[in-house]
Amino acid sequence: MKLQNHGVLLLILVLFTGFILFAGCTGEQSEAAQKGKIIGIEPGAGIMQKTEDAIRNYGLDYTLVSSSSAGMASELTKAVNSGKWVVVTGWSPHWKFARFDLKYLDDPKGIFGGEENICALTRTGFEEDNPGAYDILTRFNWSPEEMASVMLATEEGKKPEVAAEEYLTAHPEQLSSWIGSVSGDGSLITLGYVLWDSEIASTNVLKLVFEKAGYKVKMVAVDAGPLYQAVSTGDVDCTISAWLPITHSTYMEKYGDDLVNAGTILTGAKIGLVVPDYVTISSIEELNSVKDKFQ
Ligand code: PBE
Repeated sequence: MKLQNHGVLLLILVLFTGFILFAGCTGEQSEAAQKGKIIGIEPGAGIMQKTEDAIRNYGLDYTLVSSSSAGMASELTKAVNSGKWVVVTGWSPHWKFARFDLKYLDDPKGIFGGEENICALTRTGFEEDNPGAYDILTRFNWSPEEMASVMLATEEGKKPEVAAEEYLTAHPEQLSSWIGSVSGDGSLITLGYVLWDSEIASTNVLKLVFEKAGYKVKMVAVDAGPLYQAVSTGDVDCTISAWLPITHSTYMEKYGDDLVNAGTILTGAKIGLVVPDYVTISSIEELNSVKDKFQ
């Protein structure tokens, strides 16, 4: 009886030890096979498509994790505050460059393009229906630093509409050069945008400019794909959320024929993979060699 008990105990012990060893081994294996992580934003953003292209073209052993613009910013903030390595899908203008010491990783294959423009797109027929508003769109133009200043004010806690109002109060000449001699007839303009920090800032400023010129404005926030579609079908009058020529190239291929480009609102924008300065690599080509640090 006693011996039998010992036998059962021994069997349990052997099985248990085996299980622990097995679990340990598979754990190690999956860790070894684990890929590095790139912190992304909303799946519909152009930068997400370009990052997938980069993963393929550079053969990166990384997974792109989708999130939101705010989620990406909070991951970046957490990592920088604890000195951890992190790689995010980044763009400028963006307040993060004022807040942290960051750098773009070199992109020798040019997957993320070079200098990007932010453009105003309208539905066909918008110029004929609202010539004054169209005129304002063609004149609305500012610098990356000016746009970033509104983004930073918002990030520091101001409501976007307050940050926009304060910007216009501080730049009266710019405001009157945008409005020119336009006197709106009170008609309603539907202004589509995506909830990226840069576009929250610019769209709130443009909304106020239109209102000060005598129009009513409805802001509509949608994802990038549905936004291009809505402008192309005329459900939305216009947007200044278009990043060209590279970032939104797939949307332009799909909807471009049914859109009107009303001009550039900002030159010198950029997208790419962004890391804190203390990350010791400088190029996307080096990412695989330090993959373990980005998990
Ligand atoms: N962004 C900001 C957008 C364009 C504006 C870079 C996140 C995108 O990737 O589509």
